[in-house]
Amino acid sequence: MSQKYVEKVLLTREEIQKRITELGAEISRDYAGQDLLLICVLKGAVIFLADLMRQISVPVEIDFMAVSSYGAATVSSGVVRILKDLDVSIENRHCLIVEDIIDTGLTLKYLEENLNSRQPASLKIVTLLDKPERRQVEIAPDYCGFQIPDEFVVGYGLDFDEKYRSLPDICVLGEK
Ligand code: PRP
Ligand code: 7HP
Repeated sequence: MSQKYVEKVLLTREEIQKRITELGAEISRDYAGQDLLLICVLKGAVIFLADLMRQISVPVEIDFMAVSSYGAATVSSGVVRILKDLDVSIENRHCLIVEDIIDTGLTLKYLEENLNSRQPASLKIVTLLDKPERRQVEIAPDYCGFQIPDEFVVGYGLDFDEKYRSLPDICVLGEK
């Protein structure tokens, strides 16, 4: 039976924080004079949300959605289910979806369509990581921390089978 192990560090905690500071500045400039609702996609994006929101200078509120597409697998099933919906209405509000990673794009494609049907004033996407090589549907983030190669990564909120989320760096998960 194959075993998973942390093979190497892909992005250090310092590199992550530096990029988040830049993203926060860019978002603050783009939303100057507006209030912003950050919609965090549980669970992987919580650490990114916590760091990003403290780098945004316009007034922000936060809300959470939980969707499920992966379970204990490293490949997407393509089936997206809402496990927890937003607590608030987003009608006429400026909204920014906060994701940890875009892989096939199936999760965000579904979320974007679902949220757009609720008539927000605007809806954009920020993702910490993007794996463009893996894309199955057309979706592009408005803000992206890092484009990464097609390797399974864990840490900084990202898991494999609910493990490794608390690693401070983003690491590649290998198999032996
Ligand atoms: C991960 C990640 C994204 C999604 C990306 O979530 O947080 O939401 O997969 O994959 P896709 O682009 O192929 O759809 P996951 O379902 O693993 O849940 P988690 O955040 O709770 O770990
Ligand atoms: C989902 C996901 N979760 C953790 N690590 C990755 O590389 C992933 N891709 N898609």
